[in-house]
Amino acid sequence: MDPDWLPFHPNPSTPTFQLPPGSVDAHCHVFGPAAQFPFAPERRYTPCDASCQQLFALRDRLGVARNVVVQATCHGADNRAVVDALERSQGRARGVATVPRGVRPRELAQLHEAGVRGVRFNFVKRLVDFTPREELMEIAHRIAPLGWHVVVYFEAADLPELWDFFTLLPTTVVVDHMGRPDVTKPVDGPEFERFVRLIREHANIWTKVSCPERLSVSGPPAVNGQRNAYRDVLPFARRLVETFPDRVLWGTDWPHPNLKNHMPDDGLLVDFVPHIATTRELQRKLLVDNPMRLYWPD
Ligand code: 0GY
Repeated sequence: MDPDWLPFHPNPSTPTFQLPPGSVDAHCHVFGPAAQFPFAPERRYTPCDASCQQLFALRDRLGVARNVVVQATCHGADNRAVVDALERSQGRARGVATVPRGVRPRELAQLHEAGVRGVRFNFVKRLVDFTPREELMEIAHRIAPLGWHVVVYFEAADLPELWDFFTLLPTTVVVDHMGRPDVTKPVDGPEFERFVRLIREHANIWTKVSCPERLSVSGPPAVNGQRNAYRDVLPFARRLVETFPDRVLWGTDWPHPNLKNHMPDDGLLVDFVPHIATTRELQRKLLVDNPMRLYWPD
């Protein structure tokens, strides 16, 4: 693994907040194990191993019922680690894959059979090389008939340039991590307003109110045990949950790739939830109804 890699928290606390029954962690990853599922040659980072057994142990510790395992860029378009996790989950995980333009119908059918329900397009320049938009659009049209959706990951500053592409996608579109807002800017300022407008004007666009640990500048609590982490991210997440209660998802982002200054206690991430979804109804939509509609519709 990279010399500055921060491994996931070895012993996350038990959350104080009890998740509603049937809650879904709709954004997490598996890494390797590299001996079994080698990382892609074109990867931009080499993580620690983070197996599906470790993911399922975390799921049980946090009180989560189901996972959505999202293909990470360190595995390129080789989805074997995700598929293995789905197959071992006993129906309690669905997946989001990365596929090349030339993917065969048979491969898509096999991914579907394993539990894949979406593809991810990554536009974060530190993570991937540029892929021409027409290639991505072709993939989107290939997966649309399967009822899959597209997950997009990008930096807030790049939204204007990506707007037309996103709004032409023929599927449901799920934006990772609230479009990565700069949380030092106002929640009603032009940058976040643009992101809110994207969702308001396009009924097929959803977002994950995930990654406070990645977006926060104020950071985790200074005093150990104080359960009020990542306060600066709160207004952004709460605004999205309250404005679009039927189009938001939540996830841990375990094992938290590429964090450089701290590794979150996953129990604290669960305790963040009642601060962004402040009623039982909002919590049920965010954690159960919405992810079930997208990933387990039947
Ligand atoms: C995340 C965030 C990151 C990495 C990836 O696929 C990935 O490599 O998504 C990141 O570095 O910001 O969603 O896990």
